[in-house]
Amino acid sequence: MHQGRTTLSKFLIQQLKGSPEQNDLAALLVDIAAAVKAISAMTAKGELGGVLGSLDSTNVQGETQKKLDVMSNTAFINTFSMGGLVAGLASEENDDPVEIDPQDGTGRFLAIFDPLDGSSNIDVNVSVGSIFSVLRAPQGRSPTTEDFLRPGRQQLAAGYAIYGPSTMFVLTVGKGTHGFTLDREVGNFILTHPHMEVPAETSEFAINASNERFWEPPVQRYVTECKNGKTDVRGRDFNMRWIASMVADIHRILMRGGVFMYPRDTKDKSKPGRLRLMYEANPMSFVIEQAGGIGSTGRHRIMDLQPSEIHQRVPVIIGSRNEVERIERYHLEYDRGEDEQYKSPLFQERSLFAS
Ligand code: AFP
Repeated sequence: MHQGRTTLSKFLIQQLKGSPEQNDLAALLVDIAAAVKAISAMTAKGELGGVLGSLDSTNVQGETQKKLDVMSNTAFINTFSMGGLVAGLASEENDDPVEIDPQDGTGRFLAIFDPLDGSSNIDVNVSVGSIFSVLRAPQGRSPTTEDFLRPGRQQLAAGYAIYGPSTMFVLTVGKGTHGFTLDREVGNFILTHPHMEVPAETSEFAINASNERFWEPPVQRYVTECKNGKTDVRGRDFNMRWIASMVADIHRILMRGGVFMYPRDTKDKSKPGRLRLMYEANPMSFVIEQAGGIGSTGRHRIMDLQPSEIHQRVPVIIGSRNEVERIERYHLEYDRGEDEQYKSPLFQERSLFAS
């Protein structure tokens, strides 16, 4: 009955055959899938596993850690430490990147990950996920923090796992975006969604609308037009979805189109956005761009940003090509003072918005 199914390992052997680096990358992705299976088993137990609830600790972002945040982080760190393929890792839950003992292996890669994204959803049994990104490690010396600070276009692989009604593993190595579903009975990821494509046209948008008064005018303009639907310039009605779990929102967009926005806002002026460049924006941009969509800050391609620090936050606008291009155009028109309706008295200060 299972004949002809493509397992993750078989798929990776086919996609990454050739150089020793490619073979090692395939092995690393299999290791990541193993950590994902462990986290999937933990999340699936819910209250019965005693894994719900918060700890007394906070992470480097000042966020209260959930038990599953810490358990998922440990699952990834153990996998990378024992696998012998990673020279250093950076986790959203850790203050600084960690070097892996060189004696443990060859360490060709740097692994960057958000072990459990959307963790505020765990206790209410809503989908959460893990996000990962892989960079090339420096050879012949130990990695430094600077080695992690590379633009997203240099990622060798990226992807996410979504722990929903089924567990899925979605990845790209720069040859399209492909989705695998966990067959729990046999413990294998099976290729179920080859060559995923984000539809260019969509009538769905995802944003935390409670922040509306803090958004910049170009985003207010876009969302207002979507909400006005048939009665305004868009000429059709839109639907809004917000799961507050980036992985789940991005997964929906990958499956049926849409645009995800966590734009720049003035809620906390010390932060140019909520989401993290290295752990969330870059890997998700790689996945979405390999599926024909776009990842943007509204003003720049996310994967072209030069990171300045490991926990850097950026505005994020990701999804269907036509919608993201429209939002970028609204930013441009606003910055040039060409947008009559949304012209701001602060127009001269717009050069402050660099990213
Ligand atoms: P947590 O991991 O702290 O739950 O944050 C999730 C997240 O980074 C991202 O997955 C969501 O899109 C976003 O935050 C939700 O933010 P709001 O709380 O503003 O809805």
